[in-house]
Amino acid sequence: MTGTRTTAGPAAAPAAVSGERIDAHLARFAGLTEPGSGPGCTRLAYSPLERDAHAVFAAHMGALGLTVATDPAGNTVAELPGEPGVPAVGTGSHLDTVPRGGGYDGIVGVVAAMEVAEVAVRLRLPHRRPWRFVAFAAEEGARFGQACNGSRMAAGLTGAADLPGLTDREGRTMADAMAAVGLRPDLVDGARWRPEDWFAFVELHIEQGEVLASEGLDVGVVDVISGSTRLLVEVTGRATHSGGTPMHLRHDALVTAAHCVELGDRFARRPGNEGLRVTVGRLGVEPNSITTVPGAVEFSVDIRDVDPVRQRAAAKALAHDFAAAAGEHGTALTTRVLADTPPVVLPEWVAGHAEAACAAVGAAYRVLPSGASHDTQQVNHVVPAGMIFVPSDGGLSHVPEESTPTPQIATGVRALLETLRGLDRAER
Ligand code: HGY
Ligand code: MN
Ligand code: MN
Repeated sequence: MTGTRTTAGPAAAPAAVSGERIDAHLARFAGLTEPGSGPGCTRLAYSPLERDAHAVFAAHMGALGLTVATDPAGNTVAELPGEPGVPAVGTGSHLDTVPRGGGYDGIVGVVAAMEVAEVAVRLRLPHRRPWRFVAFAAEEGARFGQACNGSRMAAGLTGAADLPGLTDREGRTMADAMAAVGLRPDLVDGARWRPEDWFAFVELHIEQGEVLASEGLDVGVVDVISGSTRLLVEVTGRATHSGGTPMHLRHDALVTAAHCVELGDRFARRPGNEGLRVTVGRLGVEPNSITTVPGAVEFSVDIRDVDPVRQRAAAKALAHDFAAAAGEHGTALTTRVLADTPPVVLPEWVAGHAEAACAAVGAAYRVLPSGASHDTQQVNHVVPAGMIFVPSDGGLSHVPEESTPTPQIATGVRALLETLRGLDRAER
């Protein structure tokens, strides 16, 4: 840590949040991307680069004098000690990204944790609870299909026995990927957080939508986090010559897949399905040749909703409609559930502290649902949790253009700091 520790009173705390330090941290993480991976940031779940990012986080927290440890799941936790036996408050997010993603999704929440810790240390902020700062591992589902893996292991929702069944597109299991970066997949069951050790947890994250930006607001306080059901669909037809095969003799796997993509989009747009989102984000064609009728297609389906019943019903209905489409085209089709997470309604009393903090720092805010999934969704299974959003420019995310102006991040960090201070004093 550079600079001196001041003894400015706690009232000065929000003003001590530094945009310059925030920018420096963001730039440091933005530089950790796969060489040659193209625009944006590519730092995938359980990759060596993700571990490099955790090392940057750990080094900064260690330099502030906090204790730092990485658990077998790859979650890195720094702690500002509190009174013995008093349950902790915490904050944090994730440092992995989607392929060619942005520099803010997850990263802003970890940078916020770093900045809150720095202000707390510099100002010697009085606190009675331990304050824990977390970088979760493997939040993005882009590599293995399942999202929020480190936080799921902390919540006891994913265990060692599940890891061999999670594989990436190269066929590498999550367990092997974890071991390859020095983690201990065999010991993750011991990484579960104990509810009695925690009082509350609040994550700061970019909105990844444009409600806040369109309404000119500084902060969002999240009440519900959408669920997601992810499907992998495999269509099998018959690869044949595109010139020699008349139309009536074809079993074109891509025609079936294209029909399914349109079915999914139309299903989500049906009246009464407002709030349901269906996306085919990844599609692979074999043999993917100009002059061959596609014999096999594999595609993903991401089904999101704040209504758990409708989310699961949509997955079931689409699997049925896809099979019917294949029947019409003379192809075969299988649908497999890759991951399934229900929506989560966050505890109002934690959100209440975030709303009070926004008022205290003069941040214009509103309560809103989260369309994206988050580690908080999993953490809330063991620790009462909340989320604070900062705006996303143009609502863009999971793309290189993802951006949030630093002054808006700093306002969110001030609200986060005051939320933690309120939770530190609170007894429910
Ligand atoms: O996919 C999501 O909702 C999150 O960004 N991992
Ligand atoms: Mn995220
Ligand atoms: Mn994401």
